[in-house]
Amino acid sequence: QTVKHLTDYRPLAHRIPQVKLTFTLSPTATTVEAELHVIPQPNAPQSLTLDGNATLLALSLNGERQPETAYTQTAENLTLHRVPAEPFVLHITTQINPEANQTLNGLYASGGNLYTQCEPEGFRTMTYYLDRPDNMAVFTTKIIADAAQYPVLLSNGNLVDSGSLKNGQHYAVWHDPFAKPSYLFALVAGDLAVNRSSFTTQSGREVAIQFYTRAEDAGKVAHAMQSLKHAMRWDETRFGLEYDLDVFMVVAVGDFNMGAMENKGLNIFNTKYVLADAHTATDADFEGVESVIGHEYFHNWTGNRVTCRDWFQLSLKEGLTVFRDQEFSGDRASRAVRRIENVQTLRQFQFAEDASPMAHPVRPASYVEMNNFYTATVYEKGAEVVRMYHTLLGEAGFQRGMKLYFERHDGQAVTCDDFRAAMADANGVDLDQFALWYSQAGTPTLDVSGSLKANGDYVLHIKQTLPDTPDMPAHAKQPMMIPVKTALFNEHGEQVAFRQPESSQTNVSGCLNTAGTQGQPETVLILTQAEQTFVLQPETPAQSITPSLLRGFSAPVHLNFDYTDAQLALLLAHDTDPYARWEAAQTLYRRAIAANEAALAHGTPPAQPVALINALRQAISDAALDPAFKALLLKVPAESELWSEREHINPVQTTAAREALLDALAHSLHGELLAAALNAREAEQADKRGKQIAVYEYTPEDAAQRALQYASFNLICRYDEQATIEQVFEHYDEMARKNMTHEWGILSAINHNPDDKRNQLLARFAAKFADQPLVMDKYFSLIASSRRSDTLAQVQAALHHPQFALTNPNKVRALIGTFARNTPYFHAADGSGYAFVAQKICEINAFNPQIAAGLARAFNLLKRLEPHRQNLMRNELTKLAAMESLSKDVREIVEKILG
Ligand code: B3K
Ligand code: ZN
Repeated sequence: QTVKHLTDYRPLAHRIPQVKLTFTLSPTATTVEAELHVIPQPNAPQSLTLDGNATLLALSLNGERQPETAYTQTAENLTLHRVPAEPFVLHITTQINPEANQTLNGLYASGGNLYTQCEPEGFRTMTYYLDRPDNMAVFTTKIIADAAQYPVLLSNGNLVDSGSLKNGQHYAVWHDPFAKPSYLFALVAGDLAVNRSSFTTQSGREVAIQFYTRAEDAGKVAHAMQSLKHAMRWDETRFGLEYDLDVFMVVAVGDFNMGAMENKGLNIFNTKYVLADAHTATDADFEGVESVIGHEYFHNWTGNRVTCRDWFQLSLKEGLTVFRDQEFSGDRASRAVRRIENVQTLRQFQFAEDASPMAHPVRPASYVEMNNFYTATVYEKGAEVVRMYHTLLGEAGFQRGMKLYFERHDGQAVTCDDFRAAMADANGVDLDQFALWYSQAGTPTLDVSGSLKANGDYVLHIKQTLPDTPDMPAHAKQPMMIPVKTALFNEHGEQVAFRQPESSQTNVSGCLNTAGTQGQPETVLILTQAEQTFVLQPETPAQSITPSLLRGFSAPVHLNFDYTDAQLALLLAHDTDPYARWEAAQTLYRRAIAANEAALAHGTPPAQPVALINALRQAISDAALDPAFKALLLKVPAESELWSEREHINPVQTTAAREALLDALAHSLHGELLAAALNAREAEQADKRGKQIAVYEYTPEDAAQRALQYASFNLICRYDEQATIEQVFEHYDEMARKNMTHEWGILSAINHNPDDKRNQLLARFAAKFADQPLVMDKYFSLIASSRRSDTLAQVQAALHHPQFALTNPNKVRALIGTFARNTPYFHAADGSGYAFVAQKICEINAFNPQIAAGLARAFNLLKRLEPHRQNLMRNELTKLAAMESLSKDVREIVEKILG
């Protein structure tokens, strides 16, 4: 396998600043004519190698047809042996077959329409080109197609010409005035309905907005449309960034490898992140639409106007844009809740990745297949890295950095170092050490201890350690710059202001190290060394101090502090930082599950987690607490989070320990949970009456009430399973018809029930929504996430459901992806779960390597499993690795896991 290395980057020897494309569309034989204006750079070699693998029909240079002896072709590129040293023009004609393309990369067909996906290297499947992000060109694209079959013809930029041709053909010409890399190119053709609107920018320019969908989906774009307008306004007010073309188009497609794609002026979206109405989408789906619409829109500046020099810099645009979409969602509503959700996602997926053979730095140093690096590390940890600049510099300092970044780099392809330099230079700060966040993989651990001295000083000692990762042993890693937001609470749960004597301050000048000689309720301690001591001087004497550490999750690290259960309960009840409150509960959960696991291993009955139950009881009954926050409090850490850093894992035992805790909560808190669910339901109903709306629509306030209803209901169900299923069975229609959040909430709660009534309810659900692909995804994920003992059999049966298709990524993720996260069945002791998923990887590998590679990550726990499962899993992986037809996508993952 060819490994690409960051250190091998060389600037372009030839540039192609101008491109004219003509697509003559046909489902099986599309031709692409490319006119490339090539400018040799000083000292360019005589030869020119273009990326590409399409069937070459013709090639000419400055109008002269090139004989076959003039170039050499491999499976991946074409080399012209001799090109002029002066600017020249290439004309290249290729032919491709979109209908035969099931990779969903390049130009492909879906439901009779044609769509492209070019990031990162799809453009080269259509024509020959310098298909790398630092080659930025102005594109003009002419599309010629049958007018009846493809009435809508779209590409990037502004429509400059269109008309009819003979034989029922028509054409459209699009011109994008902004130079862009080829990965941002897009083309869409087909029979699509359009929803139009418009937006006036802050400088008074009118932008046309168009949403394209299948005709039957046209009624479901209102929320996405509204979200886009909010995003456009927000980027103006918070970042001063305005949209730059005359039109912004969004196209929804049901067959799509990921969430969405930020092509210039022509975003292409998975239907999952565009279509939403109360009948078919849950509150979480509504929130997902808003955040992904925001994310892709924000890329217009962070990604498109300023792009990446090479793919190693992917986090430059992704980490920054995730940070921006997180801030957008937080500014829209429920900032505290959104922050905790982001932390949950990071810990569940990124911490697990960081502790696996797939661990890599935010800026990877090497890759085989770039598609494998659109990871939680690049995206979510990358966003945390951007957030740390924000924490270190404050909002004003961060915005100064952004302003300088755009002043320096608009229209350029740059690196993560350029971003860091802009942040540092705009604020006069030294951020050299901060660069380690981009090059050192693995989650740092902070071991913290604190002691209250006789003179009243509170002394915190913090030690940072970095783990070994496949790319680098721990001893080769250097201490990182880590912001630790800190506050102190006294024995009554009161926050006490404190000073920091100068001698104990780390002076990173320009950074927001707030605790000076003035008393502060909170400070950002900035770690720069392996071990450091900080002296904090409370302004009012305290009997005892409980520190609140890493407030707001100020750095993506593990933090250990030897809290007593009582201290955690105190933080849970009194901390003014919502993350820290929630985290106190999480720590209690982790302790309780660990105790259960130990008890199970020794065959002793699990102990009652008294402190946890009391703290939760208080919190659920606290009328002042946000219901959405309460709902989060009731969510127990996922298994993958519990495993990070452990060895000899028996996954089934972790599940059993976790379930035992859920049972204990359900029984001890039954009354409180019932009351909470009932209150939330009443509040939701009152709100509906107040607003005089007919159905339960998405609003953040109502969503919060529903979140609490179903977080409670999930536990309530465990109290008397049989009674619950009978009650639900009886009243299902009336409970479910309110909206999809209710319907989904009910079904997910009873989904584990062994009674046949559960099967009947799911069957009714599937019949009702057979014509709604996105709801069918929900059905398949219910089948795959159930803890019923016949789950694997039901999953296997579902493969033959008329609404299931292995070629549709959403379906694969819903059924097989969900099953691979269903701990007790994926990790079944007889190996049936591993064998099933491996078999599907093998099948999908044959036509969609990206999706197959995504599934293969499910095996990344291999080396940390107990020996029996390790053998079973290794067998499956070894079989995959032995397949000659294994794609480089899957091979890279499998070989890394096997090590
Ligand atoms: N940039 C795209 C992701 C492309 C993934 C290619 N495998 C969507 C996004 O992050 O906004
Ligand atoms: Zn993105």
